[in-house]
Amino acid sequence: MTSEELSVRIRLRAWEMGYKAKASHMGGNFSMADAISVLYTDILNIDPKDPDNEGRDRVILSKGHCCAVLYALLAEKGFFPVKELDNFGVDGSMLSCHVSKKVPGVEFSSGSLGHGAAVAAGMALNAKLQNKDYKVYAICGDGECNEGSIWEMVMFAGQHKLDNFTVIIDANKMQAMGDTKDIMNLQPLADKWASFGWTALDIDGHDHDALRAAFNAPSDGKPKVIVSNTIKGHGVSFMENDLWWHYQIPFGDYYQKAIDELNAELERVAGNR
Ligand SMILES: Cc1ncc(C[n+]2csc(CCOP(=O)(O)OP(=O)(O)O)c2C)c(N)n1
Repeated sequence: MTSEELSVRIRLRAWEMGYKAKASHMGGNFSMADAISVLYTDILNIDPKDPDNEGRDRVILSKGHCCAVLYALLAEKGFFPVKELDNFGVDGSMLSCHVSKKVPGVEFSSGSLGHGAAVAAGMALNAKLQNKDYKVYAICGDGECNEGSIWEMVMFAGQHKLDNFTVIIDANKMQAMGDTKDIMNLQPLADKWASFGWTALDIDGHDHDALRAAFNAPSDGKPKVIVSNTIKGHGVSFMENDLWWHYQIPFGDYYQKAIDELNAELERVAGNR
């Protein structure tokens, strides 16, 4: 399956999961779906049948509230049965509504923003100290970059020249309660990271070729940040750039409308195969 097809498929599944579980955060799930689809399809060295292999690349979802698309992707890739997705948000299920390490393929439970990326930096340093050649990736929100702990991590990774470490910032320009620029302005975001000794790339986060090129770009002996410029709610017309869909759960007529749009898009991308 191409990364394009996967990205639509996991939006569809996440929407269904969110509807059933009455779970929120769909906007931020949809904005990051393209980046993880490219990462898992074309970049990572990871075997779904052997997810704890010592040599595997590591991925930490630091914006852990957006786990629905990641769970859907891991199921599509064969880390666990797709049927298990029916248990998203059910009491006692491994598929909790913030990402859980109980799920095969998940490295770290997160949800308290600002922590996951720092743990990922520690893993990258560990690889260096142990002379291992696995790579480490962390996915952060732009709102998450308001956390002080993110900037401590940025200094740490720059200091240690962690060129085996990539952070993807899902820069959808919104957070829970408003636009990131109005709450704690981060611009110019890529320049800020570069000033701490990172290779910083600024791309269209819905363009799969641009994502692939950014993942494959040399890191010049430094950690790499990919500022992935996205649209919150991307892929469903009424959700795009509408902050309501940060916390609003899928409901009523909206449910079928989104399913219809996503199915039409799925047909289109599958037809391009
Ligand atoms: C430490 C912490 N504070 C507050 C929250 C509540 N919270 C959940 S999502 C969110 C907004 C995050 O914005 P962003 O990182 O931009 O995520 P996205 O827009 O991609 O969903 C907040 C404040 C949290 N999970 N952790």
